[in-house]
Amino acid sequence: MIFQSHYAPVNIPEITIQRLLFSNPCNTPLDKVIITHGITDRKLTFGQVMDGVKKFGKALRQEVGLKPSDTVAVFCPNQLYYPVAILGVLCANGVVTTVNPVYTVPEFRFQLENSGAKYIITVPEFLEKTLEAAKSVNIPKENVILFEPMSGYKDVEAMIARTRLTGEQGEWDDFSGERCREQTAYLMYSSGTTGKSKAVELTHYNLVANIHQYFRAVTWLDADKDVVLTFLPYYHIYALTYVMHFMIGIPVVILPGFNIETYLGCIEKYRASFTPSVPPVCLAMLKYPHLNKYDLSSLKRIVSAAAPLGLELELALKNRLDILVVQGYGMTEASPYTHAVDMEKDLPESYGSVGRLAANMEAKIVDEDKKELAYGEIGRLLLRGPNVMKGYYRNPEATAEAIDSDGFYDTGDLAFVDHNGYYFVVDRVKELIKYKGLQVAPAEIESHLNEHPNLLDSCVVPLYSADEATELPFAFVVADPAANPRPTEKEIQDYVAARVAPHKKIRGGVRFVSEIPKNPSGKILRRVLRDQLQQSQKQ
Ligand code: 4UW
Repeated sequence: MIFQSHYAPVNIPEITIQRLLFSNPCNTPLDKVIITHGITDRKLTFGQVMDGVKKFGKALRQEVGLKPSDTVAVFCPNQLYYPVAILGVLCANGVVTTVNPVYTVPEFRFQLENSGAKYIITVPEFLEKTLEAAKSVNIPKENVILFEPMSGYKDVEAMIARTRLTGEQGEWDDFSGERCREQTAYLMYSSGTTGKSKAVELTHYNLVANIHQYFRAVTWLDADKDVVLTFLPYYHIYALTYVMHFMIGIPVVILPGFNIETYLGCIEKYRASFTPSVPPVCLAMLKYPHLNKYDLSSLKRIVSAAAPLGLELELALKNRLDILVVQGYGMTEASPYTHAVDMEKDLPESYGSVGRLAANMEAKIVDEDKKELAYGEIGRLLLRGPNVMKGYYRNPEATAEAIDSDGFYDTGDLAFVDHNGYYFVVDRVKELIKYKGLQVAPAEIESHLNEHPNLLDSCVVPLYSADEATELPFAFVVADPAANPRPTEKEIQDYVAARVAPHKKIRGGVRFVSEIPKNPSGKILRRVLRDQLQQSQKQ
């Protein structure tokens, strides 16, 4: 059967993301502080954001010659002006691709090349890496813009400061109707159910839809009282959309990374009431011995998403802090919100659940033969809705594999739904590994391992660490019997670590095997090795 959302459908306007912001849907006063940088305490008001977005968009066209549909890569940790810059790109009719700031040069280069980026916005500390990657794909130095002033470069704030708005039509780009469903706003990277990282095309309509769907569910959020604190990186869809969700009215305090003292200190300092989080941070909070040192009385709600939280941890943190701790669920390909537990009040029936299906969405749970299952039966979760991506960029095969002819996207997660409409995600059957909520594509790590001169084959699977409440990449490898000396576990871990961003390191360990099990057509039987690893963990 097809499961419907229990929320009343919401009307989704065919407007651009920038139009949504400028229409001021929450009637936010222009002088209200809407973004604060938790470390520097610098702030932007709603009026400054709107003004800055328009001006930066205009400056991009006038000063650097950005053309419609040009892609701009943003490569840095969270900055005060990050959201202003990305919305400015949209105002110039450009496309944004956000890059993980800890990427190595080859990883960055891959994304630049794959997305066809023509411009890069970064910070002076990352300039060396940026110029190296830019050069390799022929992006000239003049197309690199910084968030801070530096001689020889344009910077976002200065570009905004010297741009004048005249109020004439066309000063910032806008369109409506069908084109909003077609035009890509963001190219976000995800490995989907299989293979390496791919660019997910999210349109203006996808994002505008997801914001409306989210606000249909989150009726308790009070623009006058709530303050949101997040350490989540903007480059990942979780924070990117949250910024979009909240910046239209709810004040957000951003941090450039996670540090328990800074995080707790900011809850106290800014009287944060709501903090979107991930399981390892929930665990870190629970275990932190000096929690009582901080005044956390403003904190009312934590949502954990991006990886499974676990019922025990959910309840333990809830009881420790005496607040609501619930889960949200979604994926890059769905812009990302598809499920969340309503946080209006404590709902014991929702414990352990990722929540109810978003408004305007439909779900199917299917078995291996694609037969539709009923309430309570575990199967693969498929989702359809206005927030589901247009497809993988320039990759029709991967798109056809992910979205069926009826428009259902295969999440690659195993789930069941109960009669109250609560979904429970019980396993992940797609290849993806989640290290602290961040994606690690096994295929990418395997391609490095398979290039190792003394290895013949490999398979990378997740190893769950209860100590850190996260999965860790773990490698099964076949060593070349002729190799002398034989490679060691440490040498292999170092080999991969030297080639990938830190979250992709094989932290779980390495096991030498004589062969990697495969089916007759040569496809790796990951499940066999994953089960084997789980068994040995239990012993
Ligand atoms: N339980 C179990 C969960 C859960 C989960 C995600 O990197 P991506 O593509 O995307 C994300 C999105 C996070 C997110 C979605 C919706 C939302 O409202 C929100 O804020 C509350 C955040 O992480 O990874 C997608 C994959 O991550 C796993 C699952 O396998 C999914 O397909 N995942 N949330 N609560 N697994």
